[in-house]
Amino acid sequence: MDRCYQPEIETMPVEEIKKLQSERLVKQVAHVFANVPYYRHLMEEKGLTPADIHGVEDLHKLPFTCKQDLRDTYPYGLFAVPMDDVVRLHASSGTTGKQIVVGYTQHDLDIWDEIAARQLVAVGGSKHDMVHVSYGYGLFTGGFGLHGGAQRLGATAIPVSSGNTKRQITILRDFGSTILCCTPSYAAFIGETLHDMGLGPEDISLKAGIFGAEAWTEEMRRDIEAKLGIKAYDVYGLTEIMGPCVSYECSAQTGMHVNEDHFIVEVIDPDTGKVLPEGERGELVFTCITKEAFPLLRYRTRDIGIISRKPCPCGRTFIKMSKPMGRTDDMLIIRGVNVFPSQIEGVLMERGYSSNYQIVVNRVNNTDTLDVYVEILPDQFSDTVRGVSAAEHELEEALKSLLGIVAIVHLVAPKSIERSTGKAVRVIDKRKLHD
Ligand code: DLL
Repeated sequence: MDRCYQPEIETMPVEEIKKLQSERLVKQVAHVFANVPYYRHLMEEKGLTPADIHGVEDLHKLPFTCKQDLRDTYPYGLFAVPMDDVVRLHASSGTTGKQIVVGYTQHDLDIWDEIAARQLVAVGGSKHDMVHVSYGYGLFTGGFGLHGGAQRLGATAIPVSSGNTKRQITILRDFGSTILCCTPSYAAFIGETLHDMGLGPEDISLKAGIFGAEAWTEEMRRDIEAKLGIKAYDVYGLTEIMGPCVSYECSAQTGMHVNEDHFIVEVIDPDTGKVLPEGERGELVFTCITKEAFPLLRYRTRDIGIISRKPCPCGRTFIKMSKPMGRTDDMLIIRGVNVFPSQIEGVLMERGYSSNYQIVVNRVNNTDTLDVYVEILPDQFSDTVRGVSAAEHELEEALKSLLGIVAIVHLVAPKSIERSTGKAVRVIDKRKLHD
């Protein structure tokens, strides 16, 4: 059994969680209806008033919200408290570049700190830890989110922010950082830089890492764990709902517990909007039941996952979500076949390639093309041209048998694919530029 930050909440019997959620949902719907005209209108369109919502069993009646609603009401149209009560703003530009803005009351920030502290304790953290935060600080939620959790726990927060990787390593060594927080791609880069500097895991004091904000595979987890000599844990969240730590991974390392006292999660069929039973794969939808300033109801994340209430060896009773398996909007449709970048990453990493790869999709003579650029392995570098083409061919065969379509693999020189200090850019879809 794991140590928990708030065992009375994190291991609460499921019936009690549901009861708490019901009470909070009823209050939240009344708050939103009274204070957000946009929401009131959405509910009225469905013939709903707060009196129709008696508990979680009525959740399905509520309208969905999506990113477009945030854009339509930009900047403050979905805020449910006066600006005088808002003590912090964060924003996200998303992949399409159009930004959205969210706000927090002091109470919202207190909850955020609390759930980030739960995550830190779940990875073995305590007040004795030195928490090295290399997520970006700024409008992005990553830096401030984990930072607040570290301080709440009484640990020492080190607000390094992202970038300047050699300096990160100096700080890791000199300050004795024990828990690293950053994107998985940046963790891999820090590991690679450590190695390039002639150092290894024995030269740093890290024991755990909290990595999220982008999709990553189990193969990548093993790679980071080996490079940094740590246990690597996943963390999920999104600006619209809170930032990092909407759900958090425990010692079982098999998915993330959703903080159900603050968020209700559902999985829906993205095409029909129908709620799917636990265990089925679909789009994750979250409802904020305690947030004051920016309380979204039934927000469609576009992230694809599975939820399950199978008992977890860690002792927590919160429902678990799988690692997001991609997003409904990052699924590539190539010659009619659905392809997720994570599937390609799995094939590369299973065969010992690095997580430094890039997928380029294009359309030539009305036909989609798929090219995968991946850095050559060090032992192949000195090898013959024939050896390189054989390795490319082997990867092409593996991709074809998994995806059912042809991909052209290009092995490129080590370090020729640009590293990321935040979210990595894995896919370049040139078709979008032509459309
Ligand atoms: O990425 C918040 C965050 C910061 C989460 C630090 C974890 C750690 P956004 O920039 O709004 O917020 O992006 C949210 O990132 O909808 C997912 O598609 C993706 N994402 C977040 N965490 C994970 C994860 C932050 N663990 C979007 N695995 C989400 C896969 C993730 N994708």
